[in-house]
Amino acid sequence: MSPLRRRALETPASVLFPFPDRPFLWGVAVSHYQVEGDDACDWTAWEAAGRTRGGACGPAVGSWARYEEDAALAAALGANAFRFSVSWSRVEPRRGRFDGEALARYARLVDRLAALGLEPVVTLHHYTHPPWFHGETPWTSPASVDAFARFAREAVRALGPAVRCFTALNEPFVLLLGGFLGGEIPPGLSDARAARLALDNLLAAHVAAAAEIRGACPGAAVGVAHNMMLFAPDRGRHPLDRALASRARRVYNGGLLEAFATGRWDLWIPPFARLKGRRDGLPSSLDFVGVNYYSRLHLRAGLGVPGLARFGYRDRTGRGLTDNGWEVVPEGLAEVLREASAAVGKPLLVTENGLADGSDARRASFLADHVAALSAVHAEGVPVAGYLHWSLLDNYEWLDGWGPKFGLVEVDRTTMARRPRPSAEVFRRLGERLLAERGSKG
Ligand code: GCO
Repeated sequence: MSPLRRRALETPASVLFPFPDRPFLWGVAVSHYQVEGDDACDWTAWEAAGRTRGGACGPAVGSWARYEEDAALAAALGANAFRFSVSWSRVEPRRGRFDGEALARYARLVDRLAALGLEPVVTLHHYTHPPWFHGETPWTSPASVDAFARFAREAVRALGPAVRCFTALNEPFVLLLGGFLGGEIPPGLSDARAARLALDNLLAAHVAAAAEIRGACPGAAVGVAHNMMLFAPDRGRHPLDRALASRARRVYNGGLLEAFATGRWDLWIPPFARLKGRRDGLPSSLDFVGVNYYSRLHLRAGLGVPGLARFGYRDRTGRGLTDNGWEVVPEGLAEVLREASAAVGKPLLVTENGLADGSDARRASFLADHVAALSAVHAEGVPVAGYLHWSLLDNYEWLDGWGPKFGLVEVDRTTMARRPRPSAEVFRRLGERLLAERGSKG
């Protein structure tokens, strides 16, 4: 081996994100459980136990057999990026036993995406866990970190260097709040001590997965997909409502960002949880912040209410609420992007943004207004490397099941036929313009 080549291999490839050859990613996002179908995991058990409002996921929208078709649909919409997640339960159905076929299936999807000119954006953990996980290596135990690192190693090795953009964890803070404090999603705990341990281990798992990614895919960019919201006082001038809104914003938006920026966190989550910890490797394990942004919550102080506040959505912008009752606040996208950039100082990627709109009456203006907010914030110098719309397809919306329709493409769940909604054309045109402005390949 020539000394030059040896040196090239020894020097860790530095991460260039946004990618010089594709400075702007314009695309769509899906997650494994919500589209693939028939994936036995902790969430399936949750459905069977009657813990969801919207019924079972079942065959979902059959993407496990139709990913190639879905990728082609995204390409036809002018996307140059496609975010999907790897199902841990498919890949490691029994602890330590990896399913080569499942890994090969994801590798085939990556090949197909590359052939269609779509940048794969791969999430390693999007809410669900293999059936053995909570019993054998729960997030409250450090064994979870090793388990996740091993899964990450197998997954990134199988996908290979063709993938250069990963989010290790999707919305770890939502998993923490819903799974360890609110008890609404698996593992269904409401336990401050468990939450503290789980946050420690989730963040350690991010660091460990980042090392696996960088080992297998030198130069790949590693991010976290973080759910961010706007918080407003329900009664505009009420001091308690105002204090609550600013506290909610600091904790919900800012807590995780601060942890990634400094390697330290100290969060008080009303009424009783104090989550404090430190992980020195966290800041250097992150190359970009993925922002999932949807809506604004209005908070109203109330004694005797859990968390000391009621919160809800209101139509204060006059744009009407989405099918699942969320307020539409496009300028909020600009606000949370500014907030993420100021907190962490790394490039950003909008990893999710979208709405439930079965009649497709609002999606076109939603898209145009959010893209305008994105362009405005970019013009101010906030480094946003792309926008991924949630979602390509109508899909299974967790506790709400099959009610909300988030797809640019409508899916008939009896035939699994896909049909682009009219707003898909608006998405295509917006993308064409943005990609041309940003000098990015379509
Ligand atoms: C989440 C997820 C997606 C959702 C989407 C719409 O934020 O919960 O990342 O899985 O389906 O956000 O609610």
